[in-house]
Amino acid sequence: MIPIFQKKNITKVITFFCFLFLIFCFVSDVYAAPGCGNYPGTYSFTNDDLESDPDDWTVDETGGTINVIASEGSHNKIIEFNDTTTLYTIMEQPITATISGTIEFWVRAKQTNHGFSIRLSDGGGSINYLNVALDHHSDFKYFDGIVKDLPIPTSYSADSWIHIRLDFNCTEGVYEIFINGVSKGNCSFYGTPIEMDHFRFSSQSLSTGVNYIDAIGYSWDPNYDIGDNLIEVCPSTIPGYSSLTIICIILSVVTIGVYLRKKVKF
Ligand SMILES: [Ca+2]
Ligand SMILES: [Ca+2]
Repeated sequence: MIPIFQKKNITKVITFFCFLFLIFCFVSDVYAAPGCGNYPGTYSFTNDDLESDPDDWTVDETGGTINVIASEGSHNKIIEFNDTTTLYTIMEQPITATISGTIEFWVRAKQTNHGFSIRLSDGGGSINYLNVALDHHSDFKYFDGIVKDLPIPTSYSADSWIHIRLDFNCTEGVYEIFINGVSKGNCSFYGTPIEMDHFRFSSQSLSTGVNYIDAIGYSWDPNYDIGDNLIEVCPSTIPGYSSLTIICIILSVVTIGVYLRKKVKF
């Protein structure tokens, strides 16, 4: 009999190929991880139904539709604001009353000539709040009674995911805005919010257009750390390992076990 086909050698060959397969699995896992499009958040809409309103949020679809959609660009399970009239769409929710904290999220525009507004307010009304917007001239603006450029004027491009982080402090009456990780300076509130308890996104009236948001993170969420939504996390049974890799590990362990057991008998 040819030696390689002896029982002992067959076990060795199987073990060897399992090891090769295991290495392939790890490599493919490492390279496959980016691109799953799942950016974590207090709200990343991962388990929300497609073409439905987002869970835990109230929507006002007066001027168009707001729905969970599968993907846009590199993000999966996101919210689409499709503003089809010269009215508006709103997505909002009450939040834990917070004197100072951070809200961060991703936003995207399909155009640069349609306003999209972000408002964090005290009392949920239109008296005391912070307001940042993508305006209809491709610039970021904020409002403190007057519409202003950011302290470091910043523009935006269409079809690009933009990360926005807002560090607010009602005691000091100021908030700092970061865009794609870069501070754009300190801004003042409109009115005098004591604590923020309401958050909303809205497409602005007078024009039509499409905007997207994803991975909204709150600093007061015990399951969310600021910065979590910057890194894609791909679903797996064990964090960092795909199901395929887990199968590989199990297969290899079993094979090695069989090999060692037989080696003792030999
Ligand atoms: Ca998502
Ligand atoms: Ca809807």
